[in-house]
Amino acid sequence: MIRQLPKAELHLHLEGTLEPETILKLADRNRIRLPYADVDDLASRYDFNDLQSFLDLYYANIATLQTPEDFAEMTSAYLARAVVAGVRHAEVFLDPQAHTSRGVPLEVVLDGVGSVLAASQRRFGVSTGLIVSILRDHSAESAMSTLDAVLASGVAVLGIGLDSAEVGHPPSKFVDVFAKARAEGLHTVAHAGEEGPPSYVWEALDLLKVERIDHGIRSLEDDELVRRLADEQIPLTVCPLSNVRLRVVPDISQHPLPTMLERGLLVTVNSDDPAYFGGYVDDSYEALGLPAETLHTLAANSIRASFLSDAQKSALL
Ligand code: ES4
Ligand code: ZN
Repeated sequence: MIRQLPKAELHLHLEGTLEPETILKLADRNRIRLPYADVDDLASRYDFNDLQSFLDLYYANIATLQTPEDFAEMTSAYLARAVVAGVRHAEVFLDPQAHTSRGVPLEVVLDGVGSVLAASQRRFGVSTGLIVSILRDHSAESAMSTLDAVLASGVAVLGIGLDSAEVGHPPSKFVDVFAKARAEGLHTVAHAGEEGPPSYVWEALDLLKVERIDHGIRSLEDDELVRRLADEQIPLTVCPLSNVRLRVVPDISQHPLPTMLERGLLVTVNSDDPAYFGGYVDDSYEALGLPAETLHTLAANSIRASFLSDAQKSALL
């Protein structure tokens, strides 16, 4: 039933779709040395204490991506799996700085990902948009030069996002970058309130003027913030399996998503880094154990919260 519901995926890191088998295959092909004996050894390390312990493994594994074909294969494999999950539209994150900072040219990254996204409607029946995410634990200068280079590349970009290690890197650090992105016509989103406090959500809204909040679950600690998010129907891209695996929530039965819906928030369900957190977006809906009617609401919310036009949304609802 869940797989039949037309849905949009709005919070997915392409690099977080690299399965352990793929990582080892790429390492072999590109002659990259990884400190894992075999696939079971690698998979056994997917036991995280917090966001940083996950990010350390995520960035280490990304080093296996070298050529445009590597980036293209990663993107195709995700879209093939997304179709099975009933995803009809995907707005996907990519972290250019995670590649350029280790010497992979931006064109390699964008050519590989961009060519597959451009063909996605035809090949997979999934419309797509690319959200270039800024690594918040890198400098504001690096963020600005990344934005400039992406804009100059000519690749189709839907929006700008903000991700990586949250605490200590508040949205205020990137006011100029987001102002420029908005002036260039990009949509804007930011991870906020995942591990960081509600004040980071306020900053993302008031200083970066983002249109959606990624995660945002700590917003529940601030009643005034919940009222603002509900009044303005600002979408929250919640990732239940991620929250459990990164120990933001003790277990899935205690996930606050039902409370968020009760409080009038425009909540969507997403997979974040499916290869790391135990499932794709269909698995994420399933794990919540909610009634069919609520699952319908969540799927419809995902389409409403997307950056599609009203006509495109109507065609999917
Ligand atoms: C991420 Cl779960 C999460 N949070 C922040 N940044 C990320 N990058 C990839 N996955
Ligand atoms: Zn994320």
